Amino acid sequence: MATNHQALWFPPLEECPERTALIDGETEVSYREVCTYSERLRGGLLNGEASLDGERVAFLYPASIEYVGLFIAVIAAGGLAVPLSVHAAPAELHHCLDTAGCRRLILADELRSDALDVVCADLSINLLSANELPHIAPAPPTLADDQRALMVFTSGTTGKPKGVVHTLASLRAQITSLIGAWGWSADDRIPLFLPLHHVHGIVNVLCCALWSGAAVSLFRRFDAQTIGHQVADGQFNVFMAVPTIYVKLIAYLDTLPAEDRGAITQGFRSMRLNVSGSAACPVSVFERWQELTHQPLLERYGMTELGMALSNPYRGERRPGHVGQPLPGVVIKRVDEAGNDITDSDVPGELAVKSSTSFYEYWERPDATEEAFDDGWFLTGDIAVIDDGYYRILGRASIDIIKSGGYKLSALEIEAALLEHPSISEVAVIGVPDNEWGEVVAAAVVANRDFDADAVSQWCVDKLSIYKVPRLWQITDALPRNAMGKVTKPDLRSWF
Ligand code: MLC
Ligand code: AMP
Repeated sequence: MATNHQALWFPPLEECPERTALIDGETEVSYREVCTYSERLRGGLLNGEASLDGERVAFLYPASIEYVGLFIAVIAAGGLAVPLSVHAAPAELHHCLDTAGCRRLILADELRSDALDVVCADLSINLLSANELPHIAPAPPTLADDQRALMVFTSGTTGKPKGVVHTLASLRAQITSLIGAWGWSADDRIPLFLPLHHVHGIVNVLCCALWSGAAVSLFRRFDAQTIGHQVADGQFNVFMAVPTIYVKLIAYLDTLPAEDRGAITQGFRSMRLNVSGSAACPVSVFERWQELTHQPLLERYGMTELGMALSNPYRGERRPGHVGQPLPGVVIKRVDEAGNDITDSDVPGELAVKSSTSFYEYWERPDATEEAFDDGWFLTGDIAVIDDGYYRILGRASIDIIKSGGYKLSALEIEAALLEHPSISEVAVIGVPDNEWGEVVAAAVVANRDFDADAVSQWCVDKLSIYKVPRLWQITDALPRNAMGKVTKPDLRSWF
């Protein structure tokens, strides 16, 4: 019987049941098994109810069948999937769970900790593992396009991370747009080592692959040696990563004897596609990667709120240092500080975007949601020019947003955490350019004699993910300020 593709949530679960969906070490899981497993989880989540009615269900799993099963099941049950970072500090998890108003957190046994018990007790959240959900057969799902489906936390220029809400429609638009633009098919095989609390890993890799009937190899983390070995074995034909990972791979290849290096570069060479994104890919990295693997990296530009917006072509010239053209269905203009349209392609302007892939709201932040748009155009905060039809990102409008290893970090969030330390009275955080990470976090502090950078870094661990903890410190008697008393952060750049 012909199925209505649009009506299905993950069509291949029903359309190609015998194909391999997930590979986790020695274990291979078919689409039928993913379907059966997610149905079981859906029944357990619903526990006899017809729908979760928008309940925010948080889960904390590394890349695994449990993660995939929960992601599919929560949405199919009418809930809002809230995948959390397995690297998050307890205070960050507290913020996300509290903001989302979650009542249950489903997590891997190995991620249980006393600190998390305290967080969940404080918020009256029920902690359980996927296996503890009851076995109850669910009624058929009724999915609505405008249903809120996914909440991902993202840092902004003010305060703590906000919950970005995507509907089923915006999620589906992101997936189908990339499948068309980048030629996904059921023959694809991709490794997944990116974190699964951000759209790069969730949508671009996991959802696009599974929506296409492709096979996804799951890794708990990125490890150049393990990945390199499987690439050399010809396991993959598509590869997606942040620039830092290409830098790490190049560094790893440089350590290998010619024969081993040749096997890995040949593995990349025979792939159909290597994509870079989430941060600017330096031209030197593009060129070195092409030299080594003969792969011209396809660089694209995206954002948690928008999914992918700009992309170099799958077929056609991929221009180093550029992010290509708007993806189908994406309309882009550039505006000046006063919000006026800029038409001269050489004049830098902020990217403003309208797209069916755009998010629905910042969870329970109507003020922030309204501020993010100007007359229906989402203001990205990224400044770009257009060179001969190709967009080139020049940087961000705000110095308070840092990109490190593809993670977007808020300087203000890090400053607020550091100010809680008794030895620090004033602090200013900036991102400092770095060849490997894009930027690293640097902090200038006014501190008393007790200040010890190592001790403060250690103290941060309960409050901040490790990648937010400053790598560079400067102690000063006074921060540079303007006549209004505001710290002049650009002046700090020369300090590091
Ligand atoms: C890890 N470390 C970082 C870091 N990640 N430091 C700064 N910035 C980061 N991003 C720390 C580790 O904790 C460790 O600290 C040290 O650096 C070396 O660790 P490593 O083992 O070399 O790094 P690793 O843990 O492997 O992580 C590197 C990475 C990871 C690149 C794999 O950062 C990563 O997965 N980044 C991808 C983020 C992402 O998916 N962003 C997409 C957002 S969505 P120590 O002290 O122990 O030495 C988006 C939209 C779009 O942006 O367009 O896609
Ligand atoms: P996030 O909020 O984590 O989704 O990060 C989105 C931000 O990442 C964008 O606003 C850009 O600043 C940055 N970004 C993503 N892709 C690129 C790229 N190819 N080049 C430059 N910046 C990028």
